[in-house]
Amino acid sequence: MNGSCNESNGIHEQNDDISWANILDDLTTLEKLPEPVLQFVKQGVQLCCPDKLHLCQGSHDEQATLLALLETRGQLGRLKKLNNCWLARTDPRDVARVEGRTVMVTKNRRDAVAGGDNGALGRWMSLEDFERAKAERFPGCMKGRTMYVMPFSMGPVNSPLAKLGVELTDSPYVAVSMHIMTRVGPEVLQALQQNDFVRCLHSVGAPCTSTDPRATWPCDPDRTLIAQLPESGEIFSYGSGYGGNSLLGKKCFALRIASRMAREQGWLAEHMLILGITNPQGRKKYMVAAFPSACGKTNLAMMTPALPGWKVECVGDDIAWMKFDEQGQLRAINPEFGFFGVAPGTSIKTNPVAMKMIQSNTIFTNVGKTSDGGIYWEGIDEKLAKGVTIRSWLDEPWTPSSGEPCAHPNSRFCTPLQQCSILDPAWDDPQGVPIEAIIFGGRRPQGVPLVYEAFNWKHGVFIGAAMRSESTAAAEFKGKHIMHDPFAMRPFFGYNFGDYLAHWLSMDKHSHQPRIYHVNWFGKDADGHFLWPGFGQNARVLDWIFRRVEGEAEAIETAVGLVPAPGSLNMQELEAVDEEALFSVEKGFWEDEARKVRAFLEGQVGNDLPAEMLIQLKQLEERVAELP
Ligand code: OXD
Ligand code: MN
Repeated sequence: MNGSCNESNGIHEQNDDISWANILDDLTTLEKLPEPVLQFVKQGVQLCCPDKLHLCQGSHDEQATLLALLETRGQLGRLKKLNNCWLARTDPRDVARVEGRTVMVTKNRRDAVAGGDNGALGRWMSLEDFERAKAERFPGCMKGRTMYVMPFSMGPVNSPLAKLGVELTDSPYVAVSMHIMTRVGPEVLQALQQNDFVRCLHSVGAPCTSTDPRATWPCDPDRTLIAQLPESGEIFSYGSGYGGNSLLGKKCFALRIASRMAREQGWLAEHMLILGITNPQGRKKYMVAAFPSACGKTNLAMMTPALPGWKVECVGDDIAWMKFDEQGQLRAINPEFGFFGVAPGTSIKTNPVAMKMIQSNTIFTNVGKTSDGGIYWEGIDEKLAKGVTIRSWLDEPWTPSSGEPCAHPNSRFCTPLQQCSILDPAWDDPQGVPIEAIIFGGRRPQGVPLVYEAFNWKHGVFIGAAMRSESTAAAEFKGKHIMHDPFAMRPFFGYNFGDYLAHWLSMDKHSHQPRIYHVNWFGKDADGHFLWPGFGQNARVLDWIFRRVEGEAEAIETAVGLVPAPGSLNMQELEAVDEEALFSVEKGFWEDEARKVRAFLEGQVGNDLPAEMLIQLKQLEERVAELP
């Protein structure tokens, strides 16, 4: 970092020294910082010129004080019907991840993105352009504000799979949310004495000299920039206070920076939920599943199985860090400490576990609010008491006939992991849980069977590479169209996708190789009705996968993979499901699908594509050509 406050406002003396007493109330907290962290804070202060500095300790009292501060400023409103729950309403221009303004900054372009056009598989920025962009944004950007210093751990502190970070932010909303989403506290500072960390700098980009200090959601949408520098382990985020753009431990660190570290160090950082499932005989297996944003990962991770005797327990709902251990067993940890789930569609019917867990200690963002101090959103499926009215996420009166959604489609709840009533007993195990199946999936209204199994690991990697799904509101895209989203990682790759595929292919040599599956809960018939009931009934698919892994369930070969043999998927007491439609593999559809996958892989990955992927694609085309 460079630039200095004395150039811009003369707060500090003519050298690198900072007048700590001017900005910090308790100087003794500085002594707790390991030297590299202190240096990082110092550089951040010199660059951004905050008025105050707050070193976060991660205590309950500190969280309460920050929440009270946000309430006093009108930046959070208390939801009286719930227990210690809060509502944030963002600037309507700052409501989702901004993929168009998110860049990987590396020396060589090829190390960051694969061959094709800038955009489809991530964006690259040169170091020179980044330095220019940084110099236009960060100097003095925290004037009039407090800089919060958040030392955090992704994963159980001291787990061999965990990593450390320090986020400097001028948003108290980000500070309270990071408190929920990551592990913060004295043990993290302790671990920072011996370990390196990812340097994360975040600013809402609205120094109080240019913004009304009372603005409820300061941001700078026209100049937002989210930059990851994997070569130096740095993240710079400017202009947005929203979720994936500002809670830097999540997408920026745990996926973009971590996936690159993972490649170098021989592990995997993936956009996957982790669940444990126990059958009626008491046997348990862990599975991971990758779905694009807002495709039901949280619901699956907390599923209440509709099949009697089955139990699902949750390890995580969004990110998995995984490594094969010395016995050749893939083990996974959830690097996060909370859930940042999509609210609309969550109800007692679709996810009773989540509905229960968000009744306390939760920060909601951009949901609707009821006049008795409760929450409201599309699909919440709750009756309101007589006389209760609703205000929308835009703080306007709202009724079902308003014509606009009550909650923003990407509105969220942010809740501590430990409030999940079905949290897995091994959720915090430093060694991680053993993974036996990897599931890919997407939102595919047409043509893609309910479930199929890969013929082998290489074919499974191809299935991940060929994933496509309907776009959602988690990023800035408008409308619903089918997008390529390989491994559900398209917005989160930290390095060249061709190298990513080679890395996955190189893992085909372990004694306990997990099997790979693809699922689609979202198939529709010609009238637009879902073919499959979904939610708790998805346990039937997990049951089949469970029995396949145990070598029990029968499967038959199709052009796309192995599907359940007739009678092998438990359909008992499930009426009016058209099994033929659910498993049809139609020639015309798959010819078109294979064409699109070829155009994507050749166009976007080009020369970086491992030859094995073209072999797999050719084999798919040949199998499809043989279909009647
Ligand atoms: C998320 C996302 O917030 O994927 O998890 O966008
Ligand atoms: Mn996600």
